[in-house]
Amino acid sequence: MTVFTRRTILRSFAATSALPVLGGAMIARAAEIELKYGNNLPLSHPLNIRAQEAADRVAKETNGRVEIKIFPNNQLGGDTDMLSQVRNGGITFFTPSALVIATLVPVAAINAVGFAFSDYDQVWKAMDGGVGAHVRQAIEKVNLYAFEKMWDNGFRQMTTSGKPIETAKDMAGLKIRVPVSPLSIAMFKSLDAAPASLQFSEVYSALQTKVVDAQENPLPIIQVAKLFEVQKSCAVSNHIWDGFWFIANGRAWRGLPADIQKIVASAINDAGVAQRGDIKKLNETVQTDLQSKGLAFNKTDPDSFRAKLRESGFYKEWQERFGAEAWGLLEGAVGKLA
Ligand code: X2X
Repeated sequence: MTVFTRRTILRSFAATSALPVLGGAMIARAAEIELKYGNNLPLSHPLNIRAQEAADRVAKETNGRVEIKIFPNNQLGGDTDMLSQVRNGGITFFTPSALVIATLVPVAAINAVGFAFSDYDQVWKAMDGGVGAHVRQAIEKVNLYAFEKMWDNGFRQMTTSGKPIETAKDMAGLKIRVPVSPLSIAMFKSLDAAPASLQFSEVYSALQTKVVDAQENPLPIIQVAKLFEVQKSCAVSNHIWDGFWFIANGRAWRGLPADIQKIVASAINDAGVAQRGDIKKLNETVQTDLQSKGLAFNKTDPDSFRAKLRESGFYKEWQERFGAEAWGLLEGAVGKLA
């Protein structure tokens, strides 16, 4: 007797062009190429909304041959786990922050030098220009592919459950969470704080249980990850501009047919540019929204922070670590730093 499982029935229909109807339900054809994409942000963040749009566009333009499956919100593990998964091909795509991919590609943290960028014009000129090209080349050397357009995370701001942070002096001894990032650790140590590296997946509970008192992130992240629930005040410091590199496993990327590569790259780069616009728009309302949720805002004295970083030798040290070429490209975009 032949036993028909769902699988054998599906297989028997696979050769036919019409979609089979079984028990009244349409069975969709499985995509020929399934590409997994993991990230660390809640579904409601513009990064996930635009990535889903890119995935839908790719499915449509490849007539269903290619499916990009999104695993948001650290479903596949934290940043460190996803970085190794994208390296070994367990997932095809990942969007690490520049700070995080810098654990593997040190020069990628160049955009995060403290107080380097004064506005978004400078940011996109640099990241769509020489600075970005330099970083993408370095990313390719570790056998990853970086799409051309970087996605926006934003200017990072500091929040705390303790007393408001107004000048560099308020940083002394502050237990502040930073991403898994050598530059962030060095920068906050230079400010005399007590930084601790934690993956983003652990931040909410670390703040809730007071393992740390403070953290720093762009306002849209503080909003979607509900960090305002476990923090009292936010210092508008703009101390780092941070973005996400949309990266692919090098071998998986090169293994895709050229026509598919073209469709995927256009969809992802266009989505990235649209996502920048979303963050820009969000920035107009996010502070008011967070205030209405109980987070108090205060200004900071940026000169006191810059002076402290300069005195502690932070700029000099990182100029050496990044090297003359990268530093020159950055200064070409933003002016002299140290
Ligand atoms: O972990 C963070 O703070 C975040 C979400 O901004 C990054 O991905 C670096």
